[in-house]
Amino acid sequence: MDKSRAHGNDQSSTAGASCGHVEDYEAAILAANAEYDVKKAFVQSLARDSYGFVIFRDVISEEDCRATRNEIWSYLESKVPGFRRDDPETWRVLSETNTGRYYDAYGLPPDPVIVTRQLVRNRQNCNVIRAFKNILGDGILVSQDRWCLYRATQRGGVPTRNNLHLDLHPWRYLDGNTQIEDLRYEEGHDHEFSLEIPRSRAEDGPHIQGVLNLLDNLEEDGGTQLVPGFHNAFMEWKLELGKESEWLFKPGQHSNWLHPGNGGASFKFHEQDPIQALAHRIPLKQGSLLLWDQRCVHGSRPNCSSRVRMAQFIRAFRRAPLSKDRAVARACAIFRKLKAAQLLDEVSGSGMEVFGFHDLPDAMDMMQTGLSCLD
Ligand SMILES: O=C(O)CCC(=O)C(=O)O
Ligand SMILES: [Fe+2]
Repeated sequence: MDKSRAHGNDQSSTAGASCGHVEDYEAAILAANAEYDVKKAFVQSLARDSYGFVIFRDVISEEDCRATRNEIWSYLESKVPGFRRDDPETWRVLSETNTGRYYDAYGLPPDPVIVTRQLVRNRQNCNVIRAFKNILGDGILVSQDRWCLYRATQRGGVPTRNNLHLDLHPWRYLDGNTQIEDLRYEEGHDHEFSLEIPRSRAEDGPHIQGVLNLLDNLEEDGGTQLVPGFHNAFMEWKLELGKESEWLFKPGQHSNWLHPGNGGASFKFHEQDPIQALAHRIPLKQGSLLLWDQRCVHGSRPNCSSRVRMAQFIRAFRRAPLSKDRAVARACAIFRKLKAAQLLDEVSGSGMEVFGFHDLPDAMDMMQTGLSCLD
């Protein structure tokens, strides 16, 4: 395996030429890694060294980025009447859809799982998988998620919400009581793929989240922000929280709150919390993959430029902790979705692995015939 591509000099160069911070982080991460075996070094650099995030450069090609962006535009043009990619005047119609508040707040489309050709290719891309394996080891499954579009506010776009949060339930993450093993991914329950994040349990870790960046993303274009090193403070912070019942949302209250969600939760930091001053925007080059430790407080900042932001959310996790029942149900659901999208022929050897198809009985036959136990 060519680890130098994901590690060596790629990392030392800038990701987002406009941001000195990122250069510093990358240089420091490289320096830390240089002393160690690359695989172990990376686990250590996320777990122990100070930053809690890494950027892998040139993970997907310019052509892949362009194809992914095309799919995003095509999705919007086909689903949102009046939307035209080359006419920013029409982009406001996103706000007028039933789910316009999600486009406005987070740049998110309504479908929690999007299965289109290039998104699938990115999920099984060898460099993407290599990056995740550097941290998680072999035997991983990749998430089935969506993308985001931040409209250019200087061209009339609605700014997304500034936000900082943790995508986990601080108490249940630690005690393991998140009901993650109840997920069965039945037809019409795509949101269960999203629940994999807030239901994660420390015992199954390490846990990482990620953003695959599809267009050069400068500081002012809006996008991911992170509190570097928070993963190291997580345990102490959690202990100081005290009881879960004290953190439920109360209208009008200017404090942080636990946003419960069906077994898991996210923990939201209020706009007035001093932690806001510790967050750094992470500009990224097109084709870069940003990964962060799930215990790192993160979120996003709004666009204030004339350029759009486009990114694909992607995450991977260890296969080992999944029960056989859940693993099979999950793989069947992905198979079903690929088949419905007529994309089974896209699945590579890596895809077979990271989509969990090795857990399906007769997976190879099913790929050839397009038949499955679900037909
Ligand atoms: O927009 C972003 O990059 C941050 C999104 C986020 O909070 C997440 O992926 O969990
Ligand atoms: Fe998040």
